[in-house]
Amino acid sequence: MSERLSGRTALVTGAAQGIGKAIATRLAADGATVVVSDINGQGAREAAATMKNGAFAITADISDPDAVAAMLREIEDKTGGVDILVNNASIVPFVAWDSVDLAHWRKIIDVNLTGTFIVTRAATDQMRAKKKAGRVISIASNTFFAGTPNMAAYVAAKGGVIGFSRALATELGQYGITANAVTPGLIESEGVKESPHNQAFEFVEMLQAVKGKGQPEHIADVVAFLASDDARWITGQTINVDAGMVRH
Ligand code: NAD
Ligand code: 4PL
Repeated sequence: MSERLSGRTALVTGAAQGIGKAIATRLAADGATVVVSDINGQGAREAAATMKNGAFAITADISDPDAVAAMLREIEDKTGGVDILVNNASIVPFVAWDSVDLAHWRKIIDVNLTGTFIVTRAATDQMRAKKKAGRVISIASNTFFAGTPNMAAYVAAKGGVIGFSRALATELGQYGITANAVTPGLIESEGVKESPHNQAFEFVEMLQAVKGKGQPEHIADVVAFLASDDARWITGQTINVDAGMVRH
């Protein structure tokens, strides 16, 4: 059967668990060959084994340019190259403002913003070389709109991801590549469940227009749309997916 992403290769970073795993699962269900990439290789292999259409795992730290270059070579060898990049991997910290020091700031910017650049540089160079009508979808956060507490470096990095995504749309439109950002609200991922963010659901739900607890699939469904041909006229945009917690 021909699904809407048949014949495409999708690279999802941070896909061993949480939102990334849900996105990878949904893109595979839509027919894509999915590369489940994560710094946690064991988790990535276990996640890929649950997915359809020949999904496979690659271990890579998005902030390591050599590991990312090796990953893109392996994908080219195995599939012919990336059509859809989902920049999902990031660290989700909970650090009170008085503990936000330079080491924390540098780490979060290095992984969440510079790591996103490293993967995007390599993947979009490959898309252009292979004449792919590519898609870049970057997972930012509604904390950029809300200025959420205990995450100052993270909020700054996510603002950077949104700005970078807009610039990419401008730079890559001439090659038929679109770039969009998605800003989830609070989502019950494995990472959030194991962190103090898990205490915030009641407060966040009070702010939401539509009530309920955000799930990874709420994000995956929107990413699958942006990855599809139905979204071909959308680029440079930021799609907020948070049950109306913030209206911008
Ligand atoms: P999570 O912590 O559950 O999973 C993140 C995954 O990324 C993990 O598998 C981890 O191993 C991987 N990862 C971390 N650093 C990496 C690196 N350097 N290289 C490669 N992989 C790395 O997180 P989640 O809640 O599923 O979040 C996924 C994305 O959604 C992130 O970009 C996050 O900022 C964003 N987001 C999450 C929420 C939320 O409430 N959960 C809200 C808004 C945005
Ligand atoms: C509203 O991106 O969007 C907590 C933790 N609360 O990571 C997030 C909200 C968190 C968020 C986020």
